[in-house]
Amino acid sequence: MNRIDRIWMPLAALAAVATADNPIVQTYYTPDPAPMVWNDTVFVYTGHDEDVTVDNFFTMSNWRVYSSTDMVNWTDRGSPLSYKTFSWSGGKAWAAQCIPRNGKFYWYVTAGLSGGSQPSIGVAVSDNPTGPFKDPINKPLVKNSWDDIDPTVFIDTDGQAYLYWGNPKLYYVKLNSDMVSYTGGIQQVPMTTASFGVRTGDAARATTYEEGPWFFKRKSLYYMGYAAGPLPEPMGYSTSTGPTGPWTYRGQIMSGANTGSFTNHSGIVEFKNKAYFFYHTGKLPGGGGYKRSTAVEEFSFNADGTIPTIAMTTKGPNPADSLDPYRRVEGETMAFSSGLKTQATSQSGLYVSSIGNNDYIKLRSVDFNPTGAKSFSASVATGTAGGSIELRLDTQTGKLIGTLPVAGTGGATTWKTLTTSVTGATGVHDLFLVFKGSGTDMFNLDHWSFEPVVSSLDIGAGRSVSDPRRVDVHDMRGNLLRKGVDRETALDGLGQGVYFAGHEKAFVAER
Ligand code: FUB
Repeated sequence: MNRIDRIWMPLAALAAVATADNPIVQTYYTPDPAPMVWNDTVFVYTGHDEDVTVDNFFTMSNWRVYSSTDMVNWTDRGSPLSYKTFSWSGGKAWAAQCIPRNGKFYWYVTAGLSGGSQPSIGVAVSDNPTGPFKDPINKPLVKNSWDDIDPTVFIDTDGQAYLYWGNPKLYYVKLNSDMVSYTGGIQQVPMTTASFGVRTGDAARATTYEEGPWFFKRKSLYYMGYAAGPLPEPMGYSTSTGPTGPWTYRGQIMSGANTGSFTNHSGIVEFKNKAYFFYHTGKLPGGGGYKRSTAVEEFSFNADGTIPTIAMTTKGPNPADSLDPYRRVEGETMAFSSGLKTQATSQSGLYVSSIGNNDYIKLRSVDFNPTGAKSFSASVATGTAGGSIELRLDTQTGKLIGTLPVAGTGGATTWKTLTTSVTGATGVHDLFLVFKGSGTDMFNLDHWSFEPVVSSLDIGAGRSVSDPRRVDVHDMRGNLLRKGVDRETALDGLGQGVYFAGHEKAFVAER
Protein backbone atom coordinates (compact mmCIF):
# COMPACT_ATOMS: atom_id res chain seq x y z
CA MET A 1 0.00 0.00 0.00
CA ASN A 2 1.23 3.47 -0.83
CA ARG A 3 2.07 5.02 2.51
CA ILE A 4 0.39 8.34 1.58
CA ASP A 5 -2.83 7.02 0.19
CA ARG A 6 -5.66 8.66 2.04
CA ILE A 7 -7.12 12.09 1.56
CA TRP A 8 -7.43 14.45 4.51
CA MET A 9 -10.84 14.36 6.12
CA PRO A 10 -12.35 17.27 8.09
CA LEU A 11 -12.14 16.41 11.80
CA ALA A 12 -15.74 17.61 12.22
CA ALA A 13 -16.84 14.35 10.59
CA LEU A 14 -15.65 12.50 13.72
CA ALA A 15 -18.60 14.04 15.56
CA ALA A 16 -20.98 11.90 13.51
CA VAL A 17 -20.95 8.96 15.92
CA ALA A 18 -23.61 7.01 17.72
CA THR A 19 -23.93 6.32 21.44
CA ALA A 20 -21.66 4.03 23.50
CA ASP A 21 -22.35 0.89 25.44
CA ASN A 22 -21.95 -0.27 29.05
CA PRO A 23 -20.99 -2.87 30.27
CA ILE A 24 -17.96 -2.85 28.00
CA VAL A 25 -17.49 -6.65 27.77
CA GLN A 26 -20.35 -8.97 26.86
CA THR A 27 -18.56 -12.28 26.13
CA TYR A 28 -17.65 -12.92 29.79
CA TYR A 29 -18.63 -11.55 33.18
CA THR A 30 -15.78 -9.21 34.17
CA PRO A 31 -15.91 -7.87 37.78
CA ASP A 32 -13.39 -5.80 39.74
CA PRO A 33 -11.95 -3.67 36.89
CA ALA A 34 -8.44 -2.29 37.37
CA PRO A 35 -7.41 0.02 34.51
CA MET A 36 -3.77 0.69 33.58
CA VAL A 37 -2.54 3.21 31.01
CA TRP A 38 0.48 2.00 29.08
CA ASN A 39 1.76 4.16 26.20
CA ASP A 40 -1.23 4.89 23.94
CA THR A 41 -3.39 2.07 25.29
CA VAL A 42 -5.68 1.52 28.27
CA PHE A 43 -5.54 -2.00 29.61
CA VAL A 44 -8.23 -3.12 32.02
CA TYR A 45 -7.45 -6.11 34.21
CA THR A 46 -10.63 -7.78 35.43
CA GLY A 47 -11.79 -10.74 37.45
CA HIS A 48 -13.95 -13.39 35.84
CA ASP A 49 -17.28 -14.48 37.32
CA GLU A 50 -17.98 -17.91 35.82
CA ASP A 51 -21.20 -18.35 33.81
CA VAL A 52 -22.29 -21.05 36.29
CA THR A 53 -22.28 -19.87 39.92
CA VAL A 54 -21.43 -22.57 42.46
CA ASP A 55 -22.85 -22.57 46.04
CA ASN A 56 -24.41 -19.13 45.52
CA PHE A 57 -21.03 -17.41 46.04
CA PHE A 58 -18.22 -15.83 44.03
CA THR A 59 -17.14 -18.44 41.47
CA MET A 60 -13.83 -17.08 40.21
CA SER A 61 -10.77 -18.99 39.00
CA ASN A 62 -8.88 -16.63 36.71
CA TRP A 63 -8.41 -13.05 35.62
CA ARG A 64 -8.83 -11.45 32.18
CA VAL A 65 -7.33 -8.51 30.24
CA TYR A 66 -8.92 -6.10 27.73
CA SER A 67 -7.38 -3.15 25.91
CA SER A 68 -8.53 -0.07 24.01
CA THR A 69 -7.01 2.97 22.33
CA ASP A 70 -10.34 4.81 22.04
CA MET A 71 -12.25 3.90 25.25
CA VAL A 72 -15.17 2.41 23.29
CA ASN A 73 -13.80 -0.50 21.22
CA TRP A 74 -12.24 -3.09 23.57
CA THR A 75 -10.02 -5.96 22.45
CA ASP A 76 -10.11 -9.18 24.44
CA ARG A 77 -6.50 -10.06 25.38
CA GLY A 78 -7.42 -13.36 26.98
CA SER A 79 -6.88 -14.82 30.43
CA PRO A 80 -3.14 -14.83 31.11
CA LEU A 81 -3.42 -15.54 34.85
CA SER A 82 -5.23 -18.07 37.00
CA TYR A 83 -5.01 -18.97 40.68
CA LYS A 84 -3.23 -22.11 39.39
CA THR A 85 -0.24 -19.90 38.49
CA PHE A 86 0.29 -19.66 42.28
CA SER A 87 1.43 -23.04 43.64
CA TRP A 88 0.19 -22.02 47.11
CA SER A 89 -3.37 -21.14 46.02
CA GLY A 90 -6.47 -23.31 45.92
CA GLY A 91 -8.85 -20.83 44.26
CA LYS A 92 -10.63 -17.53 44.91
CA ALA A 93 -9.27 -15.35 42.09
CA TRP A 94 -10.65 -12.08 43.47
CA ALA A 95 -9.84 -8.41 42.89
CA ALA A 96 -6.42 -7.49 41.49
CA GLN A 97 -4.39 -4.65 39.94
CA CYS A 98 -1.45 -4.52 37.50
CA ILE A 99 1.22 -1.81 37.28
CA PRO A 100 4.26 -1.32 35.03
CA ARG A 101 7.76 -0.72 36.38
CA ASN A 102 11.15 -0.86 34.68
CA GLY A 103 9.86 -2.73 31.63
CA LYS A 104 7.99 -5.34 33.66
CA PHE A 105 4.35 -5.67 34.69
CA TYR A 106 3.43 -6.59 38.27
CA TRP A 107 -0.06 -7.99 38.81
CA TYR A 108 -1.12 -8.02 42.48
CA VAL A 109 -4.00 -10.39 43.12
CA THR A 110 -6.26 -11.73 45.81
CA ALA A 111 -5.99 -15.53 45.87
CA GLY A 112 -7.18 -18.11 48.40
CA LEU A 113 -4.64 -20.31 50.18
CA SER A 114 -4.82 -24.00 49.31
CA GLY A 115 -6.40 -26.24 51.93
CA GLY A 116 -8.70 -23.47 53.16
CA SER A 117 -10.32 -20.39 51.77
CA GLN A 118 -8.34 -17.73 53.63
CA PRO A 119 -7.52 -15.03 51.11
CA SER A 120 -4.03 -13.64 50.72
CA ILE A 121 -2.20 -11.41 48.29
CA GLY A 122 0.10 -12.70 45.58
CA VAL A 123 2.10 -11.05 42.83
CA ALA A 124 2.75 -12.23 39.29
CA VAL A 125 5.25 -10.69 36.86
CA SER A 126 5.58 -10.51 33.10
CA ASP A 127 7.61 -8.73 30.42
CA ASN A 128 4.36 -7.94 28.62
CA PRO A 129 1.07 -6.38 29.78
CA THR A 130 -0.81 -9.41 28.48
CA GLY A 131 1.52 -12.04 29.87
CA PRO A 132 2.60 -14.74 30.22
CA PHE A 133 2.75 -14.09 33.98
CA LYS A 134 4.59 -16.16 36.56
CA ASP A 135 4.88 -16.12 40.35
CA PRO A 136 8.39 -14.77 41.09
CA ILE A 137 8.39 -15.56 44.84
CA ASN A 138 6.44 -18.84 45.05
CA LYS A 139 4.60 -17.71 48.16
CA PRO A 140 2.00 -15.12 49.10
CA LEU A 141 3.36 -11.59 49.27
CA VAL A 142 0.95 -10.84 52.15
CA LYS A 143 -0.50 -13.57 54.38
CA ASN A 144 -1.68 -11.76 57.46
CA SER A 145 -5.39 -12.20 58.16
CA TRP A 146 -8.81 -12.82 56.62
CA ASP A 147 -8.82 -9.11 55.76
CA ASP A 148 -6.25 -9.69 52.99
CA ILE A 149 -8.19 -8.94 49.82
CA ASP A 150 -8.25 -6.31 47.08
CA PRO A 151 -4.69 -5.03 46.58
CA THR A 152 -4.13 -1.61 44.98
CA VAL A 153 -0.66 -0.44 44.01
CA PHE A 154 0.85 2.95 43.18
CA ILE A 155 4.40 4.19 42.56
CA ASP A 156 4.94 7.72 43.86
CA THR A 157 6.94 10.37 42.04
CA ASP A 158 9.91 9.69 44.36
CA GLY A 159 9.93 6.04 43.27
CA GLN A 160 8.46 4.62 46.49
CA ALA A 161 5.76 2.04 45.71
CA TYR A 162 2.81 1.44 48.05
CA LEU A 163 0.51 -1.57 48.25
CA TYR A 164 -2.79 -0.95 50.04
CA TRP A 165 -5.50 -3.57 50.59
CA GLY A 166 -8.14 -4.84 53.01
CA ASN A 167 -11.72 -5.51 54.07
CA PRO A 168 -13.03 -4.14 56.43
CA LYS A 169 -9.80 -2.47 57.52
CA LEU A 170 -7.28 -0.77 55.27
CA TYR A 171 -3.61 -1.78 55.40
CA TYR A 172 -0.46 -0.88 53.48
CA VAL A 173 3.16 -1.82 53.00
CA LYS A 174 5.99 0.05 51.34
CA LEU A 175 7.15 -2.14 48.50
CA ASN A 176 10.84 -2.44 47.74
CA SER A 177 11.93 -1.38 44.26
CA ASP A 178 11.89 -5.04 43.17
CA MET A 179 8.08 -4.79 43.62
CA VAL A 180 7.91 -8.33 45.01
CA SER A 181 9.02 -7.70 48.61
CA TYR A 182 8.54 -5.02 51.25
CA THR A 183 10.24 -3.61 54.31
CA GLY A 184 8.86 -1.91 57.39
CA GLY A 185 6.06 -4.31 58.15
CA ILE A 186 2.32 -4.13 57.59
CA GLN A 187 0.72 -0.85 58.68
CA GLN A 188 -2.96 -0.54 59.52
CA VAL A 189 -4.64 2.74 58.57
CA PRO A 190 -6.60 4.28 61.47
CA MET A 191 -10.26 3.70 60.53
CA THR A 192 -11.68 6.99 61.77
CA THR A 193 -14.94 8.53 60.63
CA ALA A 194 -13.02 11.71 59.76
CA SER A 195 -11.02 9.61 57.32
CA PHE A 196 -13.73 7.37 55.89
CA GLY A 197 -17.16 8.76 56.87
CA VAL A 198 -19.80 7.54 59.30
CA ARG A 199 -21.64 4.23 59.06
CA THR A 200 -24.20 3.26 61.68
CA GLY A 201 -25.58 -0.12 62.76
CA ASP A 202 -22.41 -2.22 62.36
CA ALA A 203 -19.89 -2.02 65.20
CA ALA A 204 -17.21 -3.83 63.16
CA ARG A 205 -17.64 -1.28 60.36
CA ALA A 206 -18.04 2.13 61.95
CA THR A 207 -16.83 3.96 58.84
CA THR A 208 -18.13 3.71 55.28
CA TYR A 209 -14.92 2.00 54.10
CA GLU A 210 -15.72 -1.55 53.00
CA GLU A 211 -13.22 -2.91 50.45
CA GLY A 212 -11.76 -2.53 46.97
CA PRO A 213 -9.34 0.41 47.56
CA TRP A 214 -7.98 2.29 44.51
CA PHE A 215 -4.91 4.41 45.29
CA PHE A 216 -3.59 7.14 42.99
CA LYS A 217 -2.13 10.64 42.99
CA ARG A 218 -3.16 13.64 40.91
CA LYS A 219 -1.15 16.82 41.02
CA SER A 220 -0.06 16.86 44.68
CA LEU A 221 -3.16 15.16 46.12
CA TYR A 222 -3.39 11.46 47.02
CA TYR A 223 -6.72 9.70 46.49
CA MET A 224 -8.16 6.52 47.99
CA GLY A 225 -11.28 5.37 46.16
CA TYR A 226 -13.16 2.41 47.64
CA ALA A 227 -16.34 0.40 47.74
CA ALA A 228 -18.29 1.78 50.70
CA GLY A 229 -21.03 0.47 52.93
CA PRO A 230 -23.67 -0.40 53.75
CA LEU A 231 -24.56 -2.80 50.91
CA PRO A 232 -25.26 -2.47 48.04
CA GLU A 233 -21.90 -0.77 47.86
CA PRO A 234 -21.76 2.87 46.81
CA MET A 235 -18.35 4.18 45.75
CA GLY A 236 -16.66 6.63 48.09
CA TYR A 237 -13.28 8.32 48.36
CA SER A 238 -10.89 10.04 50.71
CA THR A 239 -7.88 12.24 50.04
CA SER A 240 -4.59 13.02 51.72
CA THR A 241 -1.62 15.31 51.22
CA GLY A 242 0.70 12.36 51.85
CA PRO A 243 0.86 8.77 50.58
CA THR A 244 0.15 7.26 54.00
CA GLY A 245 -2.50 9.65 55.26
CA PRO A 246 -4.02 11.05 57.36
CA TRP A 247 -7.02 10.57 55.09
CA THR A 248 -9.98 12.94 54.86
CA TYR A 249 -13.40 11.59 53.86
CA ARG A 250 -14.66 13.30 50.69
CA GLY A 251 -18.00 11.59 50.11
CA GLN A 252 -19.59 9.38 47.49
CA ILE A 253 -18.57 9.14 43.86
CA MET A 254 -21.34 6.80 42.73
CA SER A 255 -24.55 5.63 44.36
CA GLY A 256 -24.97 1.95 45.22
CA ALA A 257 -28.59 1.99 44.10
CA ASN A 258 -29.69 0.08 41.02
CA THR A 259 -26.30 -1.35 40.06
CA GLY A 260 -27.66 -4.92 40.09
CA SER A 261 -24.70 -5.95 42.26
CA PHE A 262 -24.18 -5.83 46.03
CA THR A 263 -20.43 -5.25 45.51
CA ASN A 264 -18.58 -2.68 43.47
CA HIS A 265 -14.97 -1.88 42.61
CA SER A 266 -13.54 1.38 41.29
CA GLY A 267 -10.58 2.22 39.10
CA ILE A 268 -9.68 5.74 37.96
CA VAL A 269 -7.25 6.67 35.17
CA GLU A 270 -6.55 9.67 32.95
CA PHE A 271 -6.08 8.94 29.24
CA LYS A 272 -5.78 11.32 26.26
CA ASN A 273 -6.52 14.26 28.60
CA LYS A 274 -9.76 12.82 29.96
CA ALA A 275 -10.58 11.10 33.25
CA TYR A 276 -12.37 7.75 33.42
CA PHE A 277 -14.14 5.98 36.26
CA PHE A 278 -14.33 2.18 36.00
CA TYR A 279 -16.79 0.16 38.11
CA HIS A 280 -18.89 -2.97 37.82
CA THR A 281 -22.60 -3.76 37.65
CA GLY A 282 -24.85 -6.78 37.34
CA LYS A 283 -26.46 -5.22 34.26
CA LEU A 284 -25.44 -7.65 31.55
CA PRO A 285 -28.26 -10.08 30.59
CA GLY A 286 -28.16 -12.90 33.14
CA GLY A 287 -26.01 -10.75 35.42
CA GLY A 288 -26.24 -10.16 39.16
CA GLY A 289 -24.22 -10.16 42.39
CA TYR A 290 -22.08 -13.09 41.30
CA LYS A 291 -22.14 -12.22 37.59
CA ARG A 292 -20.75 -8.72 37.40
CA SER A 293 -19.45 -6.73 34.43
CA THR A 294 -17.05 -3.85 33.93
CA ALA A 295 -18.48 -0.47 32.99
CA VAL A 296 -16.83 2.93 32.51
CA GLU A 297 -17.82 6.62 32.62
CA GLU A 298 -15.94 9.72 31.54
CA PHE A 299 -15.75 12.55 34.08
CA SER A 300 -13.86 15.73 34.92
CA PHE A 301 -12.17 16.47 38.22
CA ASN A 302 -13.51 19.62 39.84
CA ALA A 303 -11.15 22.61 39.87
CA ASP A 304 -10.29 21.95 43.54
CA GLY A 305 -9.38 18.32 42.78
CA THR A 306 -12.56 16.82 44.20
CA ILE A 307 -14.42 14.15 42.23
CA PRO A 308 -17.98 14.93 41.13
CA THR A 309 -20.85 12.50 41.66
CA ILE A 310 -20.81 10.21 38.65
CA ALA A 311 -24.00 8.65 37.25
CA MET A 312 -24.07 5.09 35.99
CA THR A 313 -25.03 5.12 32.27
CA THR A 314 -25.61 2.63 29.48
CA LYS A 315 -24.00 5.13 27.10
CA GLY A 316 -20.50 5.23 28.58
CA PRO A 317 -17.80 7.55 27.23
CA ASN A 318 -17.56 9.21 23.85
CA PRO A 319 -14.88 7.77 21.55
CA ALA A 320 -11.45 9.17 22.37
CA ASP A 321 -10.32 8.24 18.86
CA SER A 322 -11.66 6.63 15.68
CA LEU A 323 -11.10 3.04 14.59
CA ASP A 324 -9.09 2.47 11.43
CA PRO A 325 -10.79 -0.33 9.42
CA TYR A 326 -7.91 -0.50 6.93
CA ARG A 327 -5.59 -2.26 9.31
CA ARG A 328 -6.04 -5.74 10.74
CA VAL A 329 -8.75 -5.63 13.41
CA GLU A 330 -9.00 -8.60 15.74
CA GLY A 331 -12.46 -10.22 15.68
CA GLU A 332 -12.48 -9.96 19.46
CA THR A 333 -12.43 -6.13 19.24
CA MET A 334 -15.91 -4.97 20.13
CA ALA A 335 -17.85 -1.96 21.42
CA PHE A 336 -20.75 -4.29 22.09
CA SER A 337 -21.78 -7.78 21.02
CA SER A 338 -24.56 -10.27 21.40
CA GLY A 339 -24.49 -14.04 21.76
CA LEU A 340 -20.72 -14.50 21.37
CA LYS A 341 -17.79 -15.98 23.24
CA THR A 342 -14.06 -15.73 22.68
CA GLN A 343 -11.73 -18.69 22.75
CA ALA A 344 -7.98 -19.20 22.50
CA THR A 345 -5.70 -21.96 21.29
CA SER A 346 -1.92 -21.86 21.28
CA GLN A 347 -1.92 -22.08 17.46
CA SER A 348 -4.78 -19.72 16.62
CA GLY A 349 -4.51 -17.24 19.47
CA LEU A 350 -7.77 -15.56 20.43
CA TYR A 351 -10.81 -15.68 18.15
CA VAL A 352 -14.57 -15.17 18.28
CA SER A 353 -16.60 -18.35 18.75
CA SER A 354 -20.20 -19.46 19.47
CA ILE A 355 -21.43 -17.46 16.48
CA GLY A 356 -25.16 -18.02 15.91
CA ASN A 357 -27.84 -16.55 13.67
CA ASN A 358 -28.41 -12.81 14.34
CA ASP A 359 -25.52 -12.54 16.79
CA TYR A 360 -23.51 -9.39 16.13
CA ILE A 361 -20.42 -7.34 16.85
CA LYS A 362 -20.72 -3.56 17.06
CA LEU A 363 -17.69 -1.30 16.50
CA ARG A 364 -17.88 2.41 17.16
CA SER A 365 -16.59 5.40 15.26
CA VAL A 366 -15.14 3.47 12.31
CA ASP A 367 -13.41 5.93 9.98
CA PHE A 368 -13.85 4.78 6.37
CA ASN A 369 -12.60 8.23 5.17
CA PRO A 370 -14.29 10.21 2.35
CA THR A 371 -13.17 7.89 -0.46
CA GLY A 372 -14.37 4.80 1.41
CA ALA A 373 -13.91 1.05 1.25
CA LYS A 374 -13.99 -1.24 -1.77
CA SER A 375 -13.80 -4.67 -0.12
CA PHE A 376 -13.90 -6.54 3.19
CA SER A 377 -11.81 -9.56 4.13
CA ALA A 378 -12.12 -11.80 7.17
CA SER A 379 -10.16 -14.76 8.48
CA VAL A 380 -12.79 -17.36 9.31
CA ALA A 381 -12.94 -21.10 10.03
CA THR A 382 -15.76 -23.60 10.10
CA GLY A 383 -16.17 -27.34 10.06
CA THR A 384 -19.92 -27.01 9.52
CA ALA A 385 -22.12 -25.39 6.88
CA GLY A 386 -20.98 -21.87 7.76
CA GLY A 387 -23.19 -18.83 7.22
CA SER A 388 -22.52 -15.23 6.31
CA ILE A 389 -21.42 -11.86 7.73
CA GLU A 390 -23.61 -8.89 6.87
CA LEU A 391 -21.81 -5.54 7.11
CA ARG A 392 -24.22 -2.81 8.24
CA LEU A 393 -23.76 0.83 9.15
CA ASP A 394 -24.96 2.58 12.33
CA THR A 395 -27.49 -0.01 13.54
CA GLN A 396 -27.94 -3.76 13.45
CA THR A 397 -30.46 -3.34 10.64
CA GLY A 398 -28.81 -0.28 9.06
CA LYS A 399 -27.51 0.21 5.53
CA LEU A 400 -26.06 -3.02 4.10
CA ILE A 401 -22.64 -2.31 2.56
CA GLY A 402 -21.65 -5.91 1.83
CA THR A 403 -22.18 -9.56 2.70
CA LEU A 404 -19.42 -12.12 3.12
CA PRO A 405 -20.54 -15.73 2.56
CA VAL A 406 -18.66 -18.15 4.84
CA ALA A 407 -18.60 -21.72 3.53
CA GLY A 408 -16.85 -24.75 5.08
CA THR A 409 -13.09 -24.20 5.46
CA GLY A 410 -12.28 -27.74 6.54
CA GLY A 411 -12.33 -27.34 10.33
CA ALA A 412 -13.19 -25.09 13.27
CA THR A 413 -9.60 -23.76 13.38
CA THR A 414 -8.70 -24.19 9.72
CA TRP A 415 -8.51 -20.51 8.84
CA LYS A 416 -9.21 -19.03 5.41
CA THR A 417 -9.25 -15.37 4.44
CA LEU A 418 -12.39 -14.67 2.42
CA THR A 419 -13.18 -11.39 0.63
CA THR A 420 -16.31 -9.64 -0.60
CA SER A 421 -16.88 -6.32 -2.33
CA VAL A 422 -18.27 -3.34 -0.41
CA THR A 423 -20.23 -0.30 -1.58
CA GLY A 424 -21.40 2.83 0.20
CA ALA A 425 -18.98 2.81 3.16
CA THR A 426 -17.59 6.34 3.48
CA GLY A 427 -17.14 8.68 6.43
CA VAL A 428 -17.37 7.77 10.11
CA HIS A 429 -19.95 5.22 11.21
CA ASP A 430 -20.66 2.58 13.77
CA LEU A 431 -20.15 -0.76 12.02
CA PHE A 432 -22.15 -3.90 12.73
CA LEU A 433 -20.95 -7.38 11.75
CA VAL A 434 -24.25 -9.28 11.78
CA PHE A 435 -23.95 -13.06 11.57
CA LYS A 436 -26.54 -15.01 9.57
CA GLY A 437 -27.19 -18.71 9.07
CA SER A 438 -28.55 -21.49 11.19
CA GLY A 439 -27.30 -23.03 14.41
CA THR A 440 -25.40 -21.59 17.35
CA ASP A 441 -21.86 -22.43 16.24
CA MET A 442 -21.76 -21.54 12.53
CA PHE A 443 -18.13 -20.46 12.22
CA ASN A 444 -15.27 -18.76 14.04
CA LEU A 445 -13.82 -15.30 13.30
CA ASP A 446 -10.17 -14.44 13.87
CA HIS A 447 -9.60 -11.01 12.28
CA TRP A 448 -10.88 -8.72 9.54
CA SER A 449 -10.05 -5.58 7.57
CA PHE A 450 -11.41 -3.40 4.77
CA GLU A 451 -9.47 -2.37 1.71
CA PRO A 452 -9.73 1.34 0.84
CA VAL A 453 -10.71 2.82 -2.48
CA VAL A 454 -7.40 4.44 -3.32
CA SER A 455 -8.07 7.57 -5.29
CA SER A 456 -5.65 10.02 -6.83
CA LEU A 457 -4.18 12.34 -4.26
CA ASP A 458 -5.06 15.96 -3.90
CA ILE A 459 -1.42 16.74 -4.35
CA GLY A 460 -1.83 20.52 -4.39
CA ALA A 461 -3.41 20.96 -1.00
CA GLY A 462 -1.27 21.72 1.98
CA ARG A 463 1.94 22.14 0.04
CA SER A 464 4.31 24.99 0.38
CA VAL A 465 3.62 27.47 -2.43
CA SER A 466 7.30 28.06 -3.01
CA ASP A 467 8.07 24.31 -3.14
CA PRO A 468 5.02 22.07 -3.66
CA ARG A 469 7.04 18.96 -2.87
CA ARG A 470 7.41 20.05 0.77
CA VAL A 471 4.81 19.31 3.49
CA ASP A 472 4.40 19.61 7.25
CA VAL A 473 3.63 16.37 9.10
CA HIS A 474 1.23 16.36 12.08
CA ASP A 475 -0.02 13.51 14.25
CA MET A 476 -3.73 12.84 14.81
CA ARG A 477 -3.81 15.30 17.71
CA GLY A 478 -2.42 18.10 15.56
CA ASN A 479 1.09 18.07 17.03
CA LEU A 480 3.65 19.20 14.46
CA LEU A 481 6.15 16.38 13.95
CA ARG A 482 8.09 17.52 10.87
CA LYS A 483 8.23 20.88 9.08
CA GLY A 484 8.73 21.41 5.36
CA VAL A 485 9.95 17.90 4.60
CA ASP A 486 9.97 16.20 1.21
CA ARG A 487 6.54 14.68 0.62
CA GLU A 488 7.91 11.46 -0.81
CA THR A 489 9.91 10.67 2.33
CA ALA A 490 7.71 12.58 4.81
CA LEU A 491 6.62 9.48 6.71
CA ASP A 492 9.87 7.55 6.68
CA GLY A 493 10.77 6.21 10.09
CA LEU A 494 7.39 6.98 11.68
CA GLY A 495 5.61 4.20 13.58
CA GLN A 496 2.36 2.58 12.48
CA GLY A 497 -0.51 5.06 12.64
CA VAL A 498 -2.40 7.89 11.00
CA TYR A 499 -0.74 11.23 10.19
CA PHE A 500 -1.46 14.39 8.29
CA ALA A 501 1.09 15.13 5.56
CA GLY A 502 0.12 18.58 4.34
CA HIS A 503 -3.63 18.31 3.89
CA GLU A 504 -3.48 14.62 3.13
CA LYS A 505 -4.41 12.08 5.74
CA ALA A 506 -1.70 9.46 5.60
CA PHE A 507 -1.50 5.97 6.98
CA VAL A 508 1.73 4.22 7.90
CA ALA A 509 1.17 0.49 7.74
CA GLU A 510 3.03 -2.13 9.76
CA ARG A 511 6.25 -2.94 8.01
O1 FUB B 1 -14.84 -10.22 43.32
C1 FUB B 1 -14.70 -10.80 44.59
C2 FUB B 1 -14.75 -9.74 45.64
O2 FUB B 1 -15.97 -9.03 45.54
C3 FUB B 1 -13.70 -8.68 45.48
O3 FUB B 1 -12.44 -9.05 45.92
C4 FUB B 1 -14.33 -7.55 46.24
O4 FUB B 1 -13.74 -6.31 45.99
C5 FUB B 1 -15.76 -7.63 45.76
O5 FUB B 1 -15.91 -6.98 44.52
